[in-house]
Amino acid sequence: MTITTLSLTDALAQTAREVEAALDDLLPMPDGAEARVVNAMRYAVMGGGKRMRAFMVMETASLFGVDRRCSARVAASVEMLHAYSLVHDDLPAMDDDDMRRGKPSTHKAFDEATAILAGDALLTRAFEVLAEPDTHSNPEARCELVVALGHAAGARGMVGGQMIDIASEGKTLTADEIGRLQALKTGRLIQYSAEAGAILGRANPMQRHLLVSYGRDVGAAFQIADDILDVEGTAEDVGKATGKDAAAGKATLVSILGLERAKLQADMLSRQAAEHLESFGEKSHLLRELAALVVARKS
Ligand code: GRG
Repeated sequence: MTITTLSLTDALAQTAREVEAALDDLLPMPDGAEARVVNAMRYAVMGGGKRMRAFMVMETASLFGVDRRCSARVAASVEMLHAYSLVHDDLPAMDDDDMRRGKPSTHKAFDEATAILAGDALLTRAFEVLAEPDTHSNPEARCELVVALGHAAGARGMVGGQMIDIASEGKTLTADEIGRLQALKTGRLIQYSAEAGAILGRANPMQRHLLVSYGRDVGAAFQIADDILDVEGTAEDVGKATGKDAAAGKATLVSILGLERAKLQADMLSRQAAEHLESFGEKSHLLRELAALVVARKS
């Protein structure tokens, strides 16, 4: 099936089905008492979420004609890593959220110890999947995927951003400091999702640079949109509590710039993201539409 003939809504739904099937394959239920942790992993990662990161992996890979069975594995891997971050972020020691994706968060549905283990095992499995031969016939490509994900998710990426966030509680950050925090905490994984398609497709350095730039700008626009939703969205639409940033006295670009300027900034980033794709022509139209959707979304 050529996904480029579909509308963005249909293409997102098609990707979600492919990723769901890949997750089902990649997370089989074992016998024995360890089945509980796999149950919790499946609860956290399957049947929910917008699958935006997965879509970015599969659409950037399709620019280079990558086999969708391979890109679906990388898409499933990034969704596992993302789900681990949400499971751990929801724990009482972190953000202490009872709801995620419209249902009880993993530590509420299971227990704290199981949620910690499920997060750990999702993180581990994400890297294992990338390293397995079915992901790409070229071992160099598999190594590059592992290195890039490690960079995006570790202390110089998402975990580092989370640490800065926790260390900043009660402090007043400048707009630049907030921008850096957010680029690490949420931006790097979104950026990786676009870069992964370039790695799978053995893109040349310029193509890879353009896709990294696209991912960086989509990530920044996404985070501002998330902060706007925290102010304007309803818990029903968003699938978790809103108004948490203001209640925690947390500075965001919205609280510093105000809603109107924050919206203008998100729109500017969304347009800039689309511009990076010009040289890919018409086959990049769904990725360009995604950049617009990221700032227009209600959940
Ligand atoms: C605990 C190591 C560790 C890291 C946590 C990403 C993160 C760092 C925390 C998530 C907290 C949060 C709500 C951040 C705002 C942006 C964000 C990542 C929102 C959730 O992503 P979506 O909207 O979620 O893509 P779905 O459910 O659609 O996949």
